[in-house]
This record gives sequence, structure tokens and C-alpha cells, in this order.
Amino acid sequence: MPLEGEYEPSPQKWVEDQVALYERTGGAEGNHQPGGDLPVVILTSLGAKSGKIRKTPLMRVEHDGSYVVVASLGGAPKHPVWYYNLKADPRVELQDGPRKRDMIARELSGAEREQWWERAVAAYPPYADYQLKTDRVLPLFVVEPADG
Ligand code: F42
Repeated sequence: MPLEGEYEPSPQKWVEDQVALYERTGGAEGNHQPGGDLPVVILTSLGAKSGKIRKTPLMRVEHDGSYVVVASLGGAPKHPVWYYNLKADPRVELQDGPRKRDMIARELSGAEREQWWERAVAAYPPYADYQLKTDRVLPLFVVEPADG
């Protein structure tokens, strides 16, 4: 069931623009990280305080139909705000290219986190540098199809 609510674009114009381009072209454009050529997905979440629809470009790390999203924020000392949305309500939507699906996000720990961390770093090596930059343990969420 798609999330319902009023879409509130990111206050970061380049993020707002990338989301609009990605959605307008079905992921054919706006599908790389700034200045790079690695694939990106769009995660839709519900604002934990506002209840608004939030859309966040994130690196695409996929395995057997599930994805991992990394709340890295470039290794900043604080979590990105979307982290709190997923903690408050695990129902998300993930758009990968032209396909947008209802998904459930679950924060990872232990061996399962390690397995997905390896996949994330393999897909986007800068994640390893980001983790070295901060004492904060970068949160990982596995994002799985809501219909199992
Ligand atoms: N960020 C990552 O953390 N990991 C990635 O892998 C990643 C990849 C990526 C690829 C391409 C690209 O263009 C950007 C990429 N980013 C990546 C950056 C990502 O898209 C976000 O811009 C970044 O993670 C920051 O997310 P943020 O949610 O902290 O954004 C802030 C600026 C924001 O949107 N703030 C809003 C505001 O109005 O200030 C509020 C957003 C929000 O969700 N508010 C909640 C609400 O209720 O509406 C409140 C939540 C709460 O409890 O406080």
C-alpha cells in the first residue's frame, strides 16, 4: 500500500531536483551520486514528526531482491534525519529505476549487519572511509519487499 501524505521536498535543492528528475524519467536520469556513475535508488519515508512524505536518494545496494540503505551522511557525526523516519515507521517505498515498490525497513545488527556492510562497501567503497571519519556506527537498514 503506497504511503499517503503530502510530499515535502528536501530543503537541499539539489536533492529535490534529483528526486524530481529520477521520478520524471523513471530512473533513466538522476540515477547516480553527484559527480559519480554508481547507481542510486529513491527511498520514500514518512516524516516521524511531520507525517509528510520524504524522498531521499541513496546508493543502490541490492541482493536477491532486498536492498540495504546506509545512514552515512558522508561520515558526519550525526545520523541523517531520514534515519528517524525509518525508526518511527518501517513502511517505506523504494524506487529502483522504473520500479517503485512497497517495502519494510529493518535496522541491522550483528552478523547480518556485517554481511550487508560488506555488500554496501563493495557497491560503494567510500562507505568505509565515512565509517573511519566518525565514532558513530553507521546505521544500516535492510529494505525488503512488503509482500514477502
Ligand atoms: N545519504 C546517505 O546518508 N547515504 C547514502 O548512501 C546517500 C547516497 C546519496 C546518493 C545520491 C545523492 O544525491 C544523495 C545521497 N545521499 C546519501 C544524501 C541523502 O539523499 C540525504 O540528502 C542525506 O542523507 C541527508 O538526509 P536528511 O534526511 O538528513 O536531509 C535533511 C537535509 C532534511 O531533509 N531535513 C528536513 C528539513 O526540513 O530540515 C527534514 C527531513 C525529515 O524527514 N524530517 C522529519 C519529519 O517529520 O518530516 C523529522 C524527523 C525527526 O524525527 O527529526
